[in-house]
Amino acid sequence: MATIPVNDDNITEEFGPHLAYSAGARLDSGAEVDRLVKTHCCFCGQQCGIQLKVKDDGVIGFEPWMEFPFNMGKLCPKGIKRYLQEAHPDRLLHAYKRDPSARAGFRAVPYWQAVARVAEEIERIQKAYGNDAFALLSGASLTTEKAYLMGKFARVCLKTANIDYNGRLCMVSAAAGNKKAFGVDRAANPWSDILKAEVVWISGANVAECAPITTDYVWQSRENGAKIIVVDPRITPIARTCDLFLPVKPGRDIALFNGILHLMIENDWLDHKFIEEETVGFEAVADHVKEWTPTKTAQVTGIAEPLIHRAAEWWGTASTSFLMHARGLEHHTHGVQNVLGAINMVLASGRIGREGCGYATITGQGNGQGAREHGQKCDQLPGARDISNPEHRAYVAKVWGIDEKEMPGPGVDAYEIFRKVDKGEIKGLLSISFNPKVSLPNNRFITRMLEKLEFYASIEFFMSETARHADIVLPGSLHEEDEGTNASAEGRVIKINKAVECPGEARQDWKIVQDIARVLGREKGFTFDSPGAIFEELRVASKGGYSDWSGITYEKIERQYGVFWPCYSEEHPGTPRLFERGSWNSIADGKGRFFFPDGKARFNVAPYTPPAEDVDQEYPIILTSGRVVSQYLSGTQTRRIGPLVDHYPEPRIEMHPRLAEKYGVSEGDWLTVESRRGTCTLRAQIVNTIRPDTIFVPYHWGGAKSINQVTIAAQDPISKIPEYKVCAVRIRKAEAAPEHAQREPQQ
Ligand SMILES: Nc1nc2c(c(=O)[nH]1)N[C@H]1C(S)=C(S)[C@@H](COP(=O)(O)OP(=O)(O)OC[C@H]3O[C@@H](n4cnc5c(=O)[nH]c(N)nc54)[C@H](O)[C@@H]3O)O[C@H]1N2
Ligand SMILES: Nc1nc2c(c(=O)[nH]1)N[C@H]1C(S)=C(S)[C@@H](COP(=O)(O)OP(=O)(O)OC[C@H]3O[C@@H](n4cnc5c(=O)[nH]c(N)nc54)[C@H](O)[C@@H]3O)O[C@H]1N2
Ligand code: SF4
Ligand SMILES: [Mo]
Repeated sequence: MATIPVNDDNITEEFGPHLAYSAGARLDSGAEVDRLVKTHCCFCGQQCGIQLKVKDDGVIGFEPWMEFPFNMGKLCPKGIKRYLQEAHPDRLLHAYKRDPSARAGFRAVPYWQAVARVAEEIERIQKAYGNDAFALLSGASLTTEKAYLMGKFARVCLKTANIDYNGRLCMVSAAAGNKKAFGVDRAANPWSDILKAEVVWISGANVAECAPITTDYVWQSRENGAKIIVVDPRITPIARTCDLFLPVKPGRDIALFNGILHLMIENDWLDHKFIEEETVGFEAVADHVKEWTPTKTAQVTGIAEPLIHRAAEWWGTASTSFLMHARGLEHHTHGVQNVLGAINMVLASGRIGREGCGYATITGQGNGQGAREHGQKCDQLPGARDISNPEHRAYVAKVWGIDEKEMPGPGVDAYEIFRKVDKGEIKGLLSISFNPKVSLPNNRFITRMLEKLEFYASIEFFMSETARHADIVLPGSLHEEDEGTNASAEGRVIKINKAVECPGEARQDWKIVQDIARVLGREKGFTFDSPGAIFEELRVASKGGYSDWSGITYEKIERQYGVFWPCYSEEHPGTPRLFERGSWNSIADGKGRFFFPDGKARFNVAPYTPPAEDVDQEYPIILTSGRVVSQYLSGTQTRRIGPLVDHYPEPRIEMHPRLAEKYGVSEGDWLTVESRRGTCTLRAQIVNTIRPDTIFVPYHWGGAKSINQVTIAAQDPISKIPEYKVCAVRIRKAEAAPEHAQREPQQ
């Protein structure tokens, strides 16, 4: 039970972040290595192939893996430097117990003692308040095996409805939109189709910084003659090389898509045969977009009318095309509607499911794809099954060897879990691979809730900002210390291979979860002896589901350089192009190309609604947030890698010179951003590459540098994704440098 509140002013420096390069990491000095391990990068959803150099059970460097077809040896700065985390001095080598009398606020305790404490608290809380009073938060940096195990652990071992995961902050708007339109949620095409497209449309995706290898595909398509259209409030690096840039006002994309469809209809740039034979719902959408004239579209989106005409003509008259989007489109209270608007434009063109005709959301986290399909979402069971559907429940209960009636129903989303802590309905929490204190919006509320919990345990390899609030921290495994599968942005299931053993008392995450089950005396169903054994059960559990992995084996992944799901049998090669005519689709039973009983795709009316918090006189500036190339997510890992910190040491506020002039701000001035929820003081960075009505701040830092002190916890009503991409703020020059300026990371 928490005794002394932890806040950002009294947290200890003991656990870092300290930087790796000056603190004894084993650097690659060209030494002979013991072995090279073919695996994938531990960071983003591109899942680049890489070979890790291993010497004396340590990762000391990397070699490119030229044969892996997706990236052919190419890596971004994060992939190149990731090896510096493995021998890091901050690596947790023991279990820790919160102890206010200890200098660091934590005391190392024997592993089994810590596991016993977690089990005791689960029992105590569930007995006193009911099963649902103990919640789980999981993550999409975990392998699919671990994600599957977490979903099963919640429903079978703890019998709690309340499990959710950090993909809730990331992929869920795209997932919900894709399910509504196509009946399934996956990038529709392999990236090789980008190369054959005449037009590549990129909305709300900072491709060059966040999906760096995709840049190469976009540039190759350009070499082949493609026209590139980018829609973003900022001229991002990919926008600097595009053919048409549409500087959309944050939160207004749906208006643009409706406006483009309006012009496609007006000019008859439509594929009538496709619309007629392979879709339903076009008339209602056509009716809806009548009002979205170019003039109205320009007014709402802030994009000049001639640019809207040009984009519509390029898109409308192309014979092949590829549309991709990422969180710039999805992190909104109308994120699902934005996605549906994009899909309507694709369906009207009929350019999907063919060579060079594609559509994809760019997955963010390493296993953003695989970990969103196999049951750690609050409403989902393995195979992307629905936990409220009686048939789906019966099938999975049988695989798990439990009575279907014992299986809990749907739980609540990750943010709602914290609201339930506030209401006193959730009293205990176990988290793995999630750092909500940094990554959730309005995160001062999250800090208070972490302290309000009667018991909180975290499975981590570094003492993250959130783990500092834990009563028990269990030392989990780094990517290179375990094996298992991930699914990449393309939908390609790949295999992570183990390079080194866990150090000290650290253990593979899946073992820790099973250890808790064992100490609880509920080990039935949690006695897997390897990730491979978990995978075999996952294959069965996913069989017949939307996301069918039953035909995938570790051996096939190695032989084929990955297998695209769905894969229905060991003889089936997998499905690179999802909606290809004639491809076997178990759900539609051969009737059509899309995953509905009639095999047809759905148009969906996507009405425009403004953001939850629009600007006004009091808060006149739009704040949008996101990423920079050298930092990753909540920064637990990349803020410990010296060369990446050197590249971008602290968050800055990007603003246009006109806005800077209005407030008398010069480059490097300390500037306070203030919303109705909180403030954050950071240095100004004056750039020509952003709309003058908008400022941008990256979110990879915790404490006083966290922009999530300012963001809004408004969520999409369907997907429950937070609106990270728009809130209203005001700015003022700070009178003095903030306190955090004195507390730079230690060298
Ligand atoms: N370097 C790096 N790479 C990463 C990550 C990382 O942390 N660092 N994280 C990974 C993860 S989990 C994810 S989800 C992806 C995210 O990848 P992206 O979605 O590409 O990255 P973001 O920076 O979140 O936002 C993308 C763009 O949206 C724009 N934007 C803001 N508001 C709007 C809007 O209303 N409309 C439009 N059209 N655009 C808007 C921003 O200006 C920004 O350029 O990146 C993955 N890759
Ligand atoms: N303002 C703002 N906020 C955002 C966003 C934004 O654009 N703007 N983007 C959102 C998005 S898209 C995302 S995906 C979230 C991400 O937010 P989080 O999921 O909270 O961020 P991570 O840094 O991935 O947190 C994962 C934690 O788990 C640990 N970890 C990583 N891999 C493993 C593993 O294999 N095992 C174990 N045991 N632990 C592991 C890491 O050390 C880290 O502390 O942030 C969201 N927050
Ligand atoms: S693009 Fe993504 S997967 Fe590839 S090296 Fe960079 S962070 Fe790793
Ligand atoms: Mo994400």
